[in-house]
Amino acid sequence: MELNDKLKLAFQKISLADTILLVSHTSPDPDALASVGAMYELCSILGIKITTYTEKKIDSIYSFIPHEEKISSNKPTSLADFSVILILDCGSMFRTGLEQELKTILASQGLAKITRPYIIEFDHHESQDAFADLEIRLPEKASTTEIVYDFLKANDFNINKNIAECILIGLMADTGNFLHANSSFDALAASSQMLLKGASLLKISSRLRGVSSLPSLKVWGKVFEKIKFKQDTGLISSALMKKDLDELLTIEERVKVADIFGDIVSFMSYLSDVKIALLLREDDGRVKGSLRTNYDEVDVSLIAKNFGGGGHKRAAGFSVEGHLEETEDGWKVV
Ligand SMILES: [Mn+2]
Repeated sequence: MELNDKLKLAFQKISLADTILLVSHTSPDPDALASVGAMYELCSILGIKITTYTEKKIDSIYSFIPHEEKISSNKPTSLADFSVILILDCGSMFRTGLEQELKTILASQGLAKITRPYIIEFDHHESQDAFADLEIRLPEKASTTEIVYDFLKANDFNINKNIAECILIGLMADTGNFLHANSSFDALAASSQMLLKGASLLKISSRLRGVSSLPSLKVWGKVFEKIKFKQDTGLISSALMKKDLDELLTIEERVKVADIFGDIVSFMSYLSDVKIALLLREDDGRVKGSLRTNYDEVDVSLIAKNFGGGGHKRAAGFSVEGHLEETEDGWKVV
């Protein structure tokens, strides 16, 4: 099916729904919350009864996102009763936090006379497991809110100020305020349209800055202090051990800085001659790695896949069991 037909089918399914479940990924980032926020606005205009879910949402840090306060971390009791389940920005079924529940729904389809929810997915991550009835997966898009923009445009739906803010928030967050390599012509064109619809670039960029709290500045400082750069391979790396984080942050502060690592590793990749940037950190018995590149010849998602992770060509991550040890020229997971 052509993309435009898919976008129209999605609108048809949603506008005919009595009830909808809007889901985004666990530990939601601004693009996740903003894509739910935009679809919340649309569904409420259409008069649909809305339920929302994101696992492990931290309340209030992204309260500038329209409808953020309506996004719940409480699991919906039964998925079977929804007309439509719309999954946004998740990458895989696992990241919905509803893997078992979704598998149960999908398994019920063989049983005659049972109508189950129609599952739609909007996502810009690379495919990991296809399961939706209608999958709109566009890895070339800078953010999931950019897909929401395409969806609204294809269906001639009027974009109001709330929706415009949500779309621009996702775009700015996932492009690092238009600094990352995914800041495409389309992403910028959509963004300028959102400005015309009343979204405020200045307000959003100041709200999105990951460096706006003292604990996060301390983390940036520690990462930079420990940077290693190999000129011959173009690999820049740094690592945060458990003891680094214990020394720097209280437990409450640690929750607040949970999503700054992507910004830090992107910044590391801007050093001249860097081909790959890698930031490692110990977290709860695991080592998490974030990878970035601005080089066309490098695909960091392949490196992440080697460690059981995934992501995009230019931004990827992984998580493995173990802890970190510093070696003479790098880091080792043991
Ligand atoms: Mn995203």
